[in-house]
Amino acid sequence: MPHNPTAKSEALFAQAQHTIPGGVNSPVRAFRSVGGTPRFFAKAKGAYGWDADGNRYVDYICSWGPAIVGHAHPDVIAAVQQACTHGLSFGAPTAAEIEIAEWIREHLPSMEMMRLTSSGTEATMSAIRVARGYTGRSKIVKFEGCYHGHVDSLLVKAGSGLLTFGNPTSAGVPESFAAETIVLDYNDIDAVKRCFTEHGSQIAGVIVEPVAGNMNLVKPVKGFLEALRAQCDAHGAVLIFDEVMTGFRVGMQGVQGLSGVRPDMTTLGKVIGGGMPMGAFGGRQDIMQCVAPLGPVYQAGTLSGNPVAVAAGLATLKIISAPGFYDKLTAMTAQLMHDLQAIARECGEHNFCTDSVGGMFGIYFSPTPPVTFDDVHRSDRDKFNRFFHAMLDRGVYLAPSAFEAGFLSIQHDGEPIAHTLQAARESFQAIA
Ligand code: KE4
Repeated sequence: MPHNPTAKSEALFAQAQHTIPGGVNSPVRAFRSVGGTPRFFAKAKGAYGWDADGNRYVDYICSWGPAIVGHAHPDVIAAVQQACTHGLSFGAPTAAEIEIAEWIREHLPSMEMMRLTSSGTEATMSAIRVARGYTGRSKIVKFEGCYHGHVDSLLVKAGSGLLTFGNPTSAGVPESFAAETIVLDYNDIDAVKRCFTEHGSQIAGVIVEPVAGNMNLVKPVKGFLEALRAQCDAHGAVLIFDEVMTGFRVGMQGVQGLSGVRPDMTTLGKVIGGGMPMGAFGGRQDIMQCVAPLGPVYQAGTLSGNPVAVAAGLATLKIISAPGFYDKLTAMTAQLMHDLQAIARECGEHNFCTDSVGGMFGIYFSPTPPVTFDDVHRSDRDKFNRFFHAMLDRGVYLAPSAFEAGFLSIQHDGEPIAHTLQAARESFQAIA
């Protein structure tokens, strides 16, 4: 009987289908975009993950961003264990929630006040409600290809016709919800100006991934974020930077620090929870005064600010605060991208390029990095899928979709990256 290296994952996947839709608790994990059997993880440590069959992978998912200090970091584990001994959840305020809020405000000064949630989706859902409550307006602008969690009014794609009013991307989202969302092309400054000229007085807010990571990595073109800032100022709309992915991933001050563009509100998640359920939304004090119990915009959560999640977050934030952490993470990521591109060329693969910001990266089977949503869809998805599986078979776990960014931890340095480069050389040769 030949050895099947994924027998346990296959059996678990088959079993999971009976009780969990698609066998997964989040769709991207099902490998629908790349095909094949999703690997059921058993454990992870540092830069590595092991599946149920015992196969080891260099992990470039990093839990979709949170594991920036490496999986199961001893300081994070110790902080979680310590917090657990005092109880898991109280439904009452704790001092640690003040500590993490003050720490976040210190590094993201635009977040003058904030509230913790249990996910990024809760953070963005709450932020747009606050923007609507603060302005008394209903329209929200988002951008094609940006994902802000599974919020009803943000599961919307560009509508047909000039008005760009949205159409739902998900069943169960009423047309009436989608009609309140205007969807524009990412990086299209003229479209932003036209939209505000036409609808400015109705727009409550703009929500944007200031560096997009959910249509693969797409950077803002020069002037794009500045144009959003200017239009929101001119028309009294709230500018929301969705930094759930980029917050403390691209640098200590997020994209707002790198770009110098100050949003009115910011949403966070992932890294601030260190792998435990955590999100946050916040911003200008005058806006956040609208939030209950201070103001009329209701927002709540049984596990918001959960003490164990906050402990994991604080321990993680302490580690990333070390001098030189982001210099090292950024340099390591950029070097890996440079080397992957060089290996591709050496193996005769010229329809391949890479890009990165801080500790997040994009790999593209296209001649140049995408600037628009359409560019992303011009990349060779079939070739990406073959590369994905060639790498997976060689112990490197990339994001299971051509439309996702990848992530490093500080612990990828050394053997993990060396293994990755060797696997890449073999993979490019295998798919040639
Ligand atoms: P969560 O509700 O999944 O914690 O956060 C939603 C969210 C909001 N905003 C941005 C910019 C995000 O990237 C996300 C979630 N990111 C995806 C990765 N593509 C999570 C992975 C998944 O859905 O399983």
